[in-house]
Amino acid sequence: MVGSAIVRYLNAHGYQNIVARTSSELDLRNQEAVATFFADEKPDYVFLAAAKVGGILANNIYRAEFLYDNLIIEANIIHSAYQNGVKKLLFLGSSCIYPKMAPQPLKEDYLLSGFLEPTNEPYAIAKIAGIKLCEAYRSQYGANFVSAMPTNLYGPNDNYDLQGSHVLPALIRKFHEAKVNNQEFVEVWGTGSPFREFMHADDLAEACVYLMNNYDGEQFVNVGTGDEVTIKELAELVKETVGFEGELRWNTDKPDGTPRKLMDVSRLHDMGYKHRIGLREGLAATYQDFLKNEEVYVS
Ligand code: GFB
Repeated sequence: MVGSAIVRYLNAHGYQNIVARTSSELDLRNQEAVATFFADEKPDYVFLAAAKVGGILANNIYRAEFLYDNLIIEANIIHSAYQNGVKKLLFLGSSCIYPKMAPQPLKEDYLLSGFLEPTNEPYAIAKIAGIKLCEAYRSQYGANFVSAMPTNLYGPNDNYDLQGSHVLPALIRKFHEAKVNNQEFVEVWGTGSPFREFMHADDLAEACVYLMNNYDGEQFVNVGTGDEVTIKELAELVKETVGFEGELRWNTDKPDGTPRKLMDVSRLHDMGYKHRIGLREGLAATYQDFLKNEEVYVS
């Protein structure tokens, strides 16, 4: 989702010589394959958006894969970028790097100030390692490697698998299928009380290109909207967007995860970037994209 959004943004804004590979063309977990790719292509600027990602359940079940795959992808790319003289690399982390009970909104300084949320600790540890790799290659080798921490994302090419996905695509699919099949209710996980912040992938892509062009600092930067909703409010909004008229049923056997993770985006705003797409508008567009591509997304 994020990689395709960045490529869309670059293409739409006149950037040329974009080099991209799908995961079936280049397995980023393979050190030799990554080294060969960098030696052959010699990229100048690298957006490191590739990762093993998923929602709360997938993070909690596939703990080894979320740790190993993400660690090795980051290590392979960052090391090859250094060895091949990449001019600048932007590493993408996640808001789950912050301690579960950190004060809100989450300031960049709160990294490593407390215990992590257990359901996604392996993913968070891998993403923290990515930040530290960028900092270490900057400090030891003078590499211009910067990091951005996006909030929860959604948009075209999201994962709609109900066991593996994040909440927003899961709810689009569940409410849509419930409407089409005249179901009486939709099952929603947890209590509905956690707060989440959602950013459209196109806004994230714009922010990434903005940082690539304008930011060279060591300190990583939060990327978000600064707005939050409860999961209950999100579910009501998706229900309205899809036009489902039945009820919500909360399955409290499923985990809530972090109670709140609202990004402090003042650094990003002070640098001159602010998102454009509000949640209601972005959700409506994402539902239209889902309807257009349902066969691909739900196969
Ligand atoms: O989006 P989500 O899976 O991930 O879940 P996190 C957010 C909230 O939505 C949780 C609730 O409180 C879920 O219990 N929820 C309700 C649902 N219904 C559903 C549903 O049908 N599917 C899903 N998936 N959730 C992830 C991390 O955390 O966020 C990753 O695990 C990453 O590491 C990512 O950081 C951004 O926001 O809790």
